[in-house]
Amino acid sequence: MSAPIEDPPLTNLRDRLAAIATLDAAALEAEDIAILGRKQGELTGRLKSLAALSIEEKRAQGAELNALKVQFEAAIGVRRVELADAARQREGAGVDLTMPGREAWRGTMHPVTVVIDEIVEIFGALGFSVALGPEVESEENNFGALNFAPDHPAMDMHDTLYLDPQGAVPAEGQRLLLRTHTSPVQVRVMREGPPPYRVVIPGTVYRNDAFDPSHAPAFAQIEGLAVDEGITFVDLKATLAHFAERFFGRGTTVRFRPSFFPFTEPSAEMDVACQLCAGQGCAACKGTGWMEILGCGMVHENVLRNCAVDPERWTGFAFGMGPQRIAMLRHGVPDIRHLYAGDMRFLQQFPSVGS
Ligand code: 2U9
Repeated sequence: MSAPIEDPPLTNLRDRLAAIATLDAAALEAEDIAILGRKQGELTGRLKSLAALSIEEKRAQGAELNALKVQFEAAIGVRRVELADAARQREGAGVDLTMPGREAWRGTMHPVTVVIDEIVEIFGALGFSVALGPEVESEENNFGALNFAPDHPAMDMHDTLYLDPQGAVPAEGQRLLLRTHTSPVQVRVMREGPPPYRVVIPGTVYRNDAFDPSHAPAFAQIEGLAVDEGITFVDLKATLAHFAERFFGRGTTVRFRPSFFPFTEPSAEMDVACQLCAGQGCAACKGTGWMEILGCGMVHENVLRNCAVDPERWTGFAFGMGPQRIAMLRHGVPDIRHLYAGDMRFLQQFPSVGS
């Protein structure tokens, strides 16, 4: 009987393994199928034929064949990457390096943030520093210290968002709420140290309002306070007229109309000539030729006293404005909700600062 036909020795496969690194793309794919192909692969066939062997032979040959399979898979994978890199190199030779790069999408500052930064910068140039404070405030800081009458309608639940804890009834004036203006920060500044003061306070304030084209339950506000010896209403008018010229442009005209706020006396509102019709009257200014920009007044002496500042020696003025409203006037935004929606089609209309 003739000797059993031996499988060709593994040296043949080992030689082919070593040759992988020299194959071109077509030969590599053909060798991949010839060795590892599920149907006709030589190594695949050998692994299948192990089933007919004894346990000992299966264990001995199986380990060797599996190791060889892993080596083939690795060598073919490495060669594929090498051939792909070489192809990219060849193609790359045709790249036009003078082509402009694809501009990366860059974000831009939100139009309200731009307005806030400009206002802070204008008053910063006049010596006002920025003061910040908590958004959760006591009723005392938000209303009591600011000369609000205990039954003032602004303190009503339908205007103010209270954070009443369940059960416990806080002491007089200590109910917690979401601040309705940034004025409590000026109270804190005055209670924390002696005059003089020159501060501007940007921040978010809260009203119990539903969203509509001109209202939002949370909105930006900037207030300012100047307290010193000898400050008069002239200083208030000159400072705010200067602000208007810097913010809206040289030659911007302003007017002051009498008003009322519990925390200032006398109180006024300042308008600027309409930016769109230069005072002729248009839809934006509802035909008046004027746009209301801020409220202001001389700090009420009760407020000074509440903050341990002697009104016989110290006087001051204060103002407050809404940056969202100003941004809407500046850009002709018809609905405040556009400023909150985060819609890139809206936001990308505003150029990056300094562009
Ligand atoms: C202290 C004393 C006085 C801040 C002031 C206004 C007038 C005002 C509104 C404008 C539009 C708020 O954003 S708005 O809704 N504010 O009109 N605010 S005077 O007066 C103060 C603040 C703090 C201790």
